[in-house]
Amino acid sequence: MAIDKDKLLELYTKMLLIRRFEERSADLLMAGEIPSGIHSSIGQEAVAVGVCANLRTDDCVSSTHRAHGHLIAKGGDIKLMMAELYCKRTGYCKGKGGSMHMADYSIGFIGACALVGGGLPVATGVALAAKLQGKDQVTVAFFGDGATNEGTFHESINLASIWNLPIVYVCENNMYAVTTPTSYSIPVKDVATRAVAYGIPGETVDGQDVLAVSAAAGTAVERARQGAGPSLLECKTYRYLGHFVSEEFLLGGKNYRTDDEINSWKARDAIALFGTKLMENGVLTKDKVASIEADIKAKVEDAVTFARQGPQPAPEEALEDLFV
Ligand SMILES: Cc1ncc(C[n+]2csc(CCOP(=O)(O)OP(=O)(O)O)c2C)c(N)n1
Ligand SMILES: [Mg+2]
Repeated sequence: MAIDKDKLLELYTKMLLIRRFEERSADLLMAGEIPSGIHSSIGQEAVAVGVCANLRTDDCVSSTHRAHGHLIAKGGDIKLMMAELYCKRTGYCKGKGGSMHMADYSIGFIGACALVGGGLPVATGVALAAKLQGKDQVTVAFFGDGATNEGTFHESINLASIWNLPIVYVCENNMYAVTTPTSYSIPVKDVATRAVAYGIPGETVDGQDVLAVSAAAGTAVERARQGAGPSLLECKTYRYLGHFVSEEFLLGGKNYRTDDEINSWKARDAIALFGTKLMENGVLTKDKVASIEADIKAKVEDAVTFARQGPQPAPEEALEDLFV
């Protein structure tokens, strides 16, 4: 493996942190403690981590309704995240945004977005600003397969192409938009094919292979940074849970997906695959995994304690932090 050992361990640890944060928050939601709705990214961790591994702190990322993994991968503070899920004043949006509206400009996380496809034009504008200001900053827009059927996807990429903007469009193709399979809603096999219409490179990678994601994203990020323009990267992946966390509970869950399909993706779990590879290469040992797990567990529990102890926002604060 060409990447150095510390970096490999960082990739592994970040994926595991996302997994454990998502699991814990899903449990707390189902227990009735977390009032914010949650779209879990369990199963998709390698995409967020593989892409963000190529970014500097001042590079920017826009996200979606399924944002927790992206924010953690970009260096977000899980205490502020958990407090926001609890709708506490100590959270990222002072308890007024919940899961789908977190942002952290200090690390270039320009925001999650509840509107499908809503992040793409914002990210494109940020990339335009960087270009006009002569910065060598790169922007990444994350979005789902469903978003590629929105006008904003096509308009954003068209503009980015004609203006040669420093941006990478990353499609997390998890095969479904809520219950609609891509085979029904998208007339081409690979979303990356859509890049052809805008004269930019389009590549499809295995989103369960963090090194493959990282390598492809690295090429696209470097291209953007050198002034060679935008790219479209499609990562094929899968969400293990329902569209939103309580889906199984509310809808009986798997009615639109078969057990065979879910199990075949779980058999290629990104964290397990990467862990095995690192063990075979002597980078990881069972003891090391146990100590990483213990460290992550402590961090996540600290975040829960921080969230539980925080005050709720006062009703009069509802009108603060508004533009008008
Ligand atoms: C503009 C808009 N239309 C519809 C919705 C309702 N909605 C929320 S998530 C979603 C599906 C998104 O699918 P995809 O882009 O593939 O992302 P995924 O949930 O799979 O991560 C829809 C239709 C919305 N939030 N915004
Ligand atoms: Mg999807």
